[in-house]
Amino acid sequence: MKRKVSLIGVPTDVGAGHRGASMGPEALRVAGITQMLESMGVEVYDRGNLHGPANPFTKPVEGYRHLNEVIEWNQLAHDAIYTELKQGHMPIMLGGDHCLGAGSISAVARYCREQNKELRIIWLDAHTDFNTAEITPSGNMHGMPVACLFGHGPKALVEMSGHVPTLKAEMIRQVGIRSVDEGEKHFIHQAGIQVYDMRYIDEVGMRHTMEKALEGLHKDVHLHISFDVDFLDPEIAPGVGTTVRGGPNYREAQLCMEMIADTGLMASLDIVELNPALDVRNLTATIAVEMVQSLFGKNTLVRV
Ligand code: 5AB
Ligand code: MN
Ligand code: MN
Ligand code: MN
Repeated sequence: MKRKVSLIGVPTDVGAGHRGASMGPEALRVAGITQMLESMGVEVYDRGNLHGPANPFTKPVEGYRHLNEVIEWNQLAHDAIYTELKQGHMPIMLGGDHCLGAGSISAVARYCREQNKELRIIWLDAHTDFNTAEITPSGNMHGMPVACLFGHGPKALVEMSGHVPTLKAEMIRQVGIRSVDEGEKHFIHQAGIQVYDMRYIDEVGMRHTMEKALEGLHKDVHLHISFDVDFLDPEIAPGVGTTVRGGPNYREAQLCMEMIADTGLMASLDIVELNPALDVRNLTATIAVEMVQSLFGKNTLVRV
């Protein structure tokens, strides 16, 4: 039976500091995400885009920018993703900024709880996204979804999965990290999250890093990938609002994706933070689609 994948566009940038991630879903479609998935033997259901509030582009209030809009978009994403999971489809959320990670993963966690599945998340990002209203340097909520999932943040987001906290440290591994704010650093350490930062990857290589990050998986695990495109080095992925130099190069990133594909356990995926307004000839979208192709099993192996 063919794998059934549902694409859900969530065109918003209310959680980001730059405008433009709201154009991400269309850029991924233009880069051929549907055709690529079909070529990988997948049955694709493109559900189109969700419709939510506009970006008021106002200043933060008590540590949060656009709190109401962020909550509304996350609830929409949560509901849409949960619906797809319930009908046995693999949801791929086309973001949108990374504030949506809260709603998306809340839906996945709710589903896993009902199905008695163990949830594991691989968070691919230059950032840990573990800020709160108290410690954020920007008020931008795309820097806060992981903290929300750990029970720190606005009530509506923290409680979205129906179970607080939505995540515990053993359920998530972060890979590619190279920009962590001062307050965030202490907080993430306290939470006990396993972070494979760029220093670690430099020292032991991507292969060993991913072996560690994927350790302990078994057939009853639901593996969720949260792919913030700024995980990639900005030389190959300039189309993001928050570039940080020194990320994985093309081959390192491909190896990471291929090793995830090898587990055969990926059951949901978010592609977030792509900002076509900052991109060059849709290059970042094209590379993101190539990375997703590797997540779906394409590899360059010629050995038999
Ligand atoms: B992204 C920063 N830590 O909180 C903040 O791209 C950046 O979803 C957050 O990882 C980046 O504003 C959020 C400085
Ligand atoms: Mn992020
Ligand atoms: Mn990031
Ligand atoms: Mn970003």
